[in-house]
Amino acid sequence: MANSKYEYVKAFEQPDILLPNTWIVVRIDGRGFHKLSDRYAFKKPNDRRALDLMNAAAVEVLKDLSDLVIAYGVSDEYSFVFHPTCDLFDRRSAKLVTTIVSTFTAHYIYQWGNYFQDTPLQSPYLPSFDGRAVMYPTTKNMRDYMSWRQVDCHINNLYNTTFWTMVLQGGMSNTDAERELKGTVSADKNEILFKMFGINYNNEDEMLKKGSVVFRQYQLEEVKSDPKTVQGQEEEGTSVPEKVSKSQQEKIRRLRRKAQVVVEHVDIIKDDFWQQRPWILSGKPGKLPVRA
Ligand code: DGT
Ligand code: MG
Ligand code: MG
Repeated sequence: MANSKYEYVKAFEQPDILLPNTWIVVRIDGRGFHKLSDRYAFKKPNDRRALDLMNAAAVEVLKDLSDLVIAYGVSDEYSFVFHPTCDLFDRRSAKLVTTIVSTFTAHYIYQWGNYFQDTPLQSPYLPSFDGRAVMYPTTKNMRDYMSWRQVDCHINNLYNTTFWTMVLQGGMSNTDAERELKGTVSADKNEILFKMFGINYNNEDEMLKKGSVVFRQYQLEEVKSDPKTVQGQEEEGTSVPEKVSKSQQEKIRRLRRKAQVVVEHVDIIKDDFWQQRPWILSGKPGKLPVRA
């Protein structure tokens, strides 16, 4: 590019490179979805179409960005996780966040009609998402982050399920239901659901209770009996990030693209999930499932 007298403006650009060797979580969240869900008459408290659409968009993001190892979604939010060895966009925060937000939004809008067949999108009431990147220095921190989101999903869903059952089935006003639920713990809500409405919360849809976990599927590994041996964690404390050559990175990307991206509604708080799927924490592709 030719030099010009204007080029000095480049000096105003600030570097925003995320720390090496850290987990990067990009969380996106629907903007004003309280209003949006009213406008498009989402079912309360959960609209399967809306959640399926979120999941479909997240799957496309994982397919597009092979550096992502896992994503977790609940309500109008999704957390996308890059492995500590990820070198995409030289780990520039804005590039990572904006790419995820815009790719997700594009697919969300593109696929809207597949899920909301009778409710077309209308300008200016169009879905949009914000996003941020957070770094987690240890695998424990990253897993605690994921656990935090899944616990949040459980707490909110139990509350919302109880609240909306009291209103929609019990004929209570919103204010009365809110007052009734004030100060209750999980056991109280379970009891209200069961005693008053015959609903066993345990039998509710797994997607609603656990949220959605998106990842690449390889052959599951046996769970080891020693809980301390979750793969990937033993590498903790390595001070120098493992340098992966460009050609090696390309090979890993190709292998990742061969794997199927799946959505499951499972517990990610306990060790089992991570032990059975060591490729998520190790960042190294597993064995492809043998197809029938
Ligand atoms: P924000 O994120 O600050 O721009 O504001 P909101 O309105 O997006 O609030 P947020 O993200 O804290 O909460 C998500 C809202 O989306 C919440 O009001 C409920 C609504 N929502 C999400 N999924 C569903 C659904 O499946 N059904 C219904 N009825 N509402 C939903
Ligand atoms: Mg929101
Ligand atoms: Mg939200």
